[in-house]
Amino acid sequence: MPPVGSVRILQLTLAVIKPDAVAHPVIFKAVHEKILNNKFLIVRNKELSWRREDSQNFYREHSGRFFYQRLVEFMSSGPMRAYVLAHEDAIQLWRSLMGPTKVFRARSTEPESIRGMYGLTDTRNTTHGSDSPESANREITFFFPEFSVSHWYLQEEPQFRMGTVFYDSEKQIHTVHRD
Ligand code: 3AN
Repeated sequence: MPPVGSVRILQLTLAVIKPDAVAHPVIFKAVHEKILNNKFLIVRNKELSWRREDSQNFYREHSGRFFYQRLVEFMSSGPMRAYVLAHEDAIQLWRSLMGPTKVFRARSTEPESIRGMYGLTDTRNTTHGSDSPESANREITFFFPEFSVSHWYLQEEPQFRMGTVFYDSEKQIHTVHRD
């Protein structure tokens, strides 16, 4: 990949491929390729499974909603793939690629979006993405407690922006070499 060079500051977001899509190899691969084709830099990725308590904790803001129980069950039903992604306006870009939360709306108004193409129901809707810089910080720390967002912005962001970026297809992660 050519140097990203002198573009605006990169932003981090958390993206998750949910259990419905990880369980389906073709969909999993298609979503991963969507990330690469849209020139996101994959800063970290991991496979993980949630216990019920993790799911309850992450979605506690929805605890009064009618869909909460099924959301908690679903998100702890199998493996997920989580990513820390970097891009200019990463939060907004990933959310626009995902499309609307509700699958019926996604299919009718944004059929080419990830949820429009692969979403099964309003709960089993393929992917998650942070909705603000504050939630990105919180959610990245939730999924990647060993990763420091502030350290990344201070130390690594300028290098990713100005250096030469390589994609390691085995680890499915981008690395940077300072020019
Ligand atoms: P988004 O993931 O698009 O930011 P949120 O934060 O409103 O949407 O909802 C979190 C998750 O809760 C959604 N991704 C979806 O899995 C589930 N959810 C939201 N609304 C509904 C609904 N009306 N029926 C069932 N599940 C829902």
